[in-house]
Amino acid sequence: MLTLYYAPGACSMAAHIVLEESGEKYEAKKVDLAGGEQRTEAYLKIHPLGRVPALRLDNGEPLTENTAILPYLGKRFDLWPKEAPAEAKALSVIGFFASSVHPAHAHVGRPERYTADTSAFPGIKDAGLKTFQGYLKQIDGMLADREWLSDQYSVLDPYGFVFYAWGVRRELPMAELKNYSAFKDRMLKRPAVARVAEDEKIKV
Ligand SMILES: N[C@@H](CCC(=O)N[C@@H](CS)C(=O)NCC(=O)O)C(=O)O
Repeated sequence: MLTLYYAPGACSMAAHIVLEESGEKYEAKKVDLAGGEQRTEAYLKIHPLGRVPALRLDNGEPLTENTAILPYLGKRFDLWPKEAPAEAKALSVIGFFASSVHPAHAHVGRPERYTADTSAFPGIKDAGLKTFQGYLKQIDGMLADREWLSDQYSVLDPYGFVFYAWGVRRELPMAELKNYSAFKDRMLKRPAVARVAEDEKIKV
């Protein structure tokens, strides 16, 4: 059985939604990020960087990083493109999310990762938020005239939903992003998404 290590409202919500939607029995283990559980010796054995998500596979081995976890789950649950060009495009979106969108947001929540100079925090947070907002606009453009981020619903969509929720949390004018907002509404109509949003107390 798969075990997901997650934290409410974190990027682990993408894998949480995919697992909830899969119909397969899985275990969800909450990691107390605010309490520092991610830095305990026990958790660092699961995720050496002290982050969520982490997925414990059927053989007991841990798998880390959304860029690996989401394609793995997508292939397992038929939520991943089969043809090579479509798969490459899906990897391109996951790469953009994990290496640009998420780190931009990390500048807002974790400025200490980027400088030890606390007086520089406001500038770092401000620049991170502006960059993050620019990426959200880009995602809005990617969703023009289409229902989902790939040709059909896939693991990319729960990942895209995470950043919408973060935009709301940062009080960005998300309603102005018409395509992205319509996508968020489509996501919420999926029973598994609604269940996870309730479990993780997501406000969108
Ligand atoms: N590159 C990682 C990033 C994971 C990550 O940064 N997770 C955040 C939550 S969204 C975390 O666990 N933060 C805990 C901390 O910074 O202490 C991935 O995509 O899986």
